Amino acid sequence: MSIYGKYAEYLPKILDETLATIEKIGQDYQAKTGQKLYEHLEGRVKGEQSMTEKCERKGLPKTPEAALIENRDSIGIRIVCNFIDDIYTCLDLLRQVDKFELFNEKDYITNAKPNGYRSYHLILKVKTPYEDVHGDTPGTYYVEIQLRTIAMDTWASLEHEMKYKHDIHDPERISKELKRVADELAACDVSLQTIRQLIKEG
Ligand code: 0O2
Repeated sequence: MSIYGKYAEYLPKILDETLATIEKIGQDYQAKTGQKLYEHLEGRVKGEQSMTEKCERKGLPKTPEAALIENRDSIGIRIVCNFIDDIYTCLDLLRQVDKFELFNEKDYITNAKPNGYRSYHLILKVKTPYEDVHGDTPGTYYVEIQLRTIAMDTWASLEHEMKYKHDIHDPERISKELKRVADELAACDVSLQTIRQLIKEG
């Protein structure tokens, strides 16, 4: 039996519907301003094994309640933007969607993690037509949204690769290099934003 129980079949549908809502926001924005709101979108339903391991790690039972309520990233979406300003524009637009309720947010852009990780994280409560673990129909499901620039995304992919490789010769050196590059990329993101603003002002 799936850790997500009978709710497993709804998760890909909720992911697709949420992605479609964000795509529509992007299209409307582009029609209005002539500019791309984001570079690309990614989405995934957290795999059974990965969610089971996460519940074990956190000392939670392997139940749909733990997987869908205590963990709030069974459905995850990444919005990868060209510029830092676009991330904050996306945030404003997401806050205006009726079926999205903001549950929690973490600004790891203003407050980067000590290892250099940067991203803006949102947990949304999304209204869906499906039954949820409380037995409510229409039900509510958590969706985690990560907003990043392309530079932040490239860095996070590399750092993620390192976490899962256990035979690295000198991990301290790699971590130090990653932190240095994270700060350089952050400075470049700010410079790109500034140049874009100067171009806009003419
Ligand atoms: P995956 O495979 O991406 O889903 P949580 O761990 O979600 O219960 P927490 O600690 O409050 O709770 O989560 P946080 O800090 O908001 O981060 C959750 C997700 O952000 C991670 O999911 C990663 O995707 C990403 N993330 C956070 N910190 C780092 C980091 O230092 N490096 C990288 N590369 N990604 C990070 P998962 O579940 O770890 O993995």
